[in-house]
Formats: sequence, C-alpha cells, structure tokens
Amino acid sequence: MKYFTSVNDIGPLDIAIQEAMRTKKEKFSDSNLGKNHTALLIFFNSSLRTRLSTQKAAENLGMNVIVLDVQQGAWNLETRKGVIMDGDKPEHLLEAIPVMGCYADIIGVRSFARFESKEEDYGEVILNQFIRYSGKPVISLESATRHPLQSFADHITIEEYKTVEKPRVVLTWAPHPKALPQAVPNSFAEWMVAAGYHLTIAHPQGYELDERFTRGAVITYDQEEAFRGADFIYAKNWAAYRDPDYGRILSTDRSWTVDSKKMELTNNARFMHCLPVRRNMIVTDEVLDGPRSIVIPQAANREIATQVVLRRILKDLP
Ligand code: AN0
Ligand code: CP
Repeated sequence: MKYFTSVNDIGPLDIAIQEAMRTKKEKFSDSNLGKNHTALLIFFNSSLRTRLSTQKAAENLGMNVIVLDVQQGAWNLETRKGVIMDGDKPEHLLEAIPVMGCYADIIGVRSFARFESKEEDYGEVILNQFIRYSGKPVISLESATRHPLQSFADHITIEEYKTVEKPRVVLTWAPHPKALPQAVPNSFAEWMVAAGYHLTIAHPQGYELDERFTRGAVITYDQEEAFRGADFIYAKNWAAYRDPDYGRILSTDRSWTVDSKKMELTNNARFMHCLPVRRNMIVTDEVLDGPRSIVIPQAANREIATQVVLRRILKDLP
C-alpha cells in the first residue's frame, strides 16, 4: 500500500478486519518495522484523536514522529497556483510539500473542506498536491471529502459490537451551530456499503450528500422511521452539499437531536459518534453517558485502524 485516502485503498475488508483484531491483541509485535523511519503528520486543522492515535500507532511500530501544525509556527502557506504572492503568505505549498517529503518516509495530512469552492474541495486539491509533489506515501488524516481512518475504526467497532451478521446501521444528521464538512458522513456511508451492512441515512431536506458516496444506502427525511429496528445509530452533523447551498447551515432544528426517546425505537442500538461531539445539540447527555454509547471504544479503535494502515505502508516501502 502506498496511499490511504479511501476505502478503495484497503483491499478486501474481511482481511483488514482480521488484521485489526490481530493488531489489537499484539500491538507491539512489529515494533522494529518502523525503526529509522519517520512519520510526518501535517495538520491544517485542529485535532485531538487523529493527532494522538496516529502518533501512538506509528510509535507502536517503532517509527519516529514529527507533528506539524501549519497554523502554529510554520510559514503561512499559499495553496492557489499562479498567484502573485504579495499577500500574507510567504511560502507556497509547491515548495513546502517536496521539502516536507525530504524529511519523511510517510506523510499524514489533515486538510478539511474550506467551503470556499466546491470544485476545490471535491477535487481534493490539497491532498492531491501532497500525493503528487511529496514523492512519499500519503495517508489522509481527514481530507476535504473523506475521513477513512475514522471509517475504518468505525467498521472495527461495529464488528466488535454487532450481534447479527449484517447489522442495520443508521447515519443520522443532527444539529450543530457551525458549518461542518461532509467528510465523515461521506466516508462512513461508502465504507458501510462496502462492508455489506444495511445502511439508512436520515437527514432534513436539503442535506442530501453526494450520491457517489451514498449509493447503496436508503435515504430518508424521517428520522423516527429510520431509527425503528436499528442496531447502530451513528450521529453526525454536516453542512449542505447541494448547490446553491454548498457549505451552508440550513437547519439547527433540535428535534433532530438524538435522545433516549428516539433510542427506544431502535433494536437496543449502540450509539456512535466520531467525536468531538456537542452535548445536547447532537446527542443528549443521557444517551452519550448511557450504557449503549460506545464512543470511547470507537475512539480507541482509531489507534488500531491507523496501525494496520501504517504497517502495510511500511511493509511496501521500497
Ligand atoms: C470535524 C468534522 O466534522 O469534519 C472533525 C470530525 C472528526 N469536526 C469539527 O470540526 C467539530
Ligand atoms: N474523530 C476525529 O478525527 O477527531 P479529531 O478531529 O480530534 O482528530
């Protein structure tokens, strides 16, 4: 494996899950594999889980890790091509990327959708420049359109907690005061369909996601209907995808907040969220603190998912 940017890069999912379960039991069995190799993790946006779990996974494999927060201490980077650089950005990504490639064996990049241009976001301009100009394997730490390490961890978690072969999984939109990217729901939807689960996506009108990610899922505007008989409830906010509302908040309707009453409609479902989560906006305290919430083991699996990916890349280094 050289790149990890979506479910398409991981190959057969049953093998990936087996590797994850093995990794969980023997985290340090490959602790020499990454010796003298450096993972460089570049963050254009904030992070708690991705930063810590990726560093931990790399260290479990014996790697050295450098974390760079672009907003804190690095030169402010110009990302547009062909511009006259007379503004506040002293360095261009076109030099910065190959320079970073000189110091790294594997590069991880977090770069959210900016909501300035749908074409730029959905063209994955930043991630693709890293792939093109760094000369090194690149993994997505959440790009403009996907968060594959999160989805892989979500898949591992569902495998651990499911009680039927093909569980009924519901991805529900929930309200949030700020515009959030579609990366988590896009990535989750395409990963769940690839995993062969029954996926239903519930959201208010106007929140339709890009069909390239949701093909194979049932889409509904009726949250209660979606919850009936569900085995897993996965809550997430996202901003509108469709034009002319791309990147906009169309609703903050708290009747979409996940609460105990709605959870009672389910088949005693587990509650999931990628975190960070806003309490009593996305989900009530009662559900989040309740016995069916698995958000912490879900976050713990980020380390496992990332270790599987890094190990495969390390094994395939030239
Ligand atoms: C981000 C998002 O919604 O994409 C990261 C989630 C992993 N969330 C926030 O910015 C709050
Ligand atoms: N779930 C997730 O990616 O969290 P962070 O944004 O804290 O990394």
